[in-house]
Amino acid sequence: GKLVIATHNPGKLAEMRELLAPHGIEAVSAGDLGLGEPEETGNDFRSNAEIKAVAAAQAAKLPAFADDSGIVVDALEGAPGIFSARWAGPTKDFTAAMTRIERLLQERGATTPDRRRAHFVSALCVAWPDGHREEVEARVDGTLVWPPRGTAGFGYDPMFLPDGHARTFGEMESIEKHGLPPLGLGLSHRARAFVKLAEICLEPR
Ligand code: ITT
Repeated sequence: GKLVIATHNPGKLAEMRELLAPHGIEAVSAGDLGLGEPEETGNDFRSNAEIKAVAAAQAAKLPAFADDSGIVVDALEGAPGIFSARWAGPTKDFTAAMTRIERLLQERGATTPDRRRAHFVSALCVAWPDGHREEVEARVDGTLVWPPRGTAGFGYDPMFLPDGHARTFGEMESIEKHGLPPLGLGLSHRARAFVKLAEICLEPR
């Protein structure tokens, strides 16, 4: 059957399409359907993912798949967290958002890698028109580098160096960000969450 990908973020949409591709699911984006963006009034990633998936499922009368994600910086008491998109402002200026994080880290004297710990979180929700929902969440840990490195990916990718890797997400092709074979999926927060979700409800039937 058909699935709505309930995001208006092109970087996320591309990754979500790639993650769904092996499952033979026909996906259409919220943008292509002309669906609006619900207000993200939740206090955590899961509730915002649910708000987006439920709104799209109701509007399109199709199952809908949403991601709510962000970067959580230890030295900033978890900021920007669920406000990661909002820190880039209406012009979606992620260079400015990364510069803001770096300025705050400098103000706190967070110059060594151990003071620059951060993780990405992805909460994924699939909602069906009948109200049924499935939700999962996953994270990837790493450190923040400055200056940003690489032009791949989106958002905060150029600043994020995942543990055990020499290149930032901004320096990785998406297949590597998802997690290269033989492990396949299992590096990025989104790929890790997707593995959990696939175990629950996206296996080919
Ligand atoms: P939708 O709500 O339409 O899906 P959005 O960009 O507003 O798009 P979020 O509210 O979930 O989505 O914001 C998440 C932000 O966190 C996103 O804009 C990125 O800046 C950042 N982010 C999440 N996942 C990321 C990733 O894999 N790489 C880099 N930045 C990421």
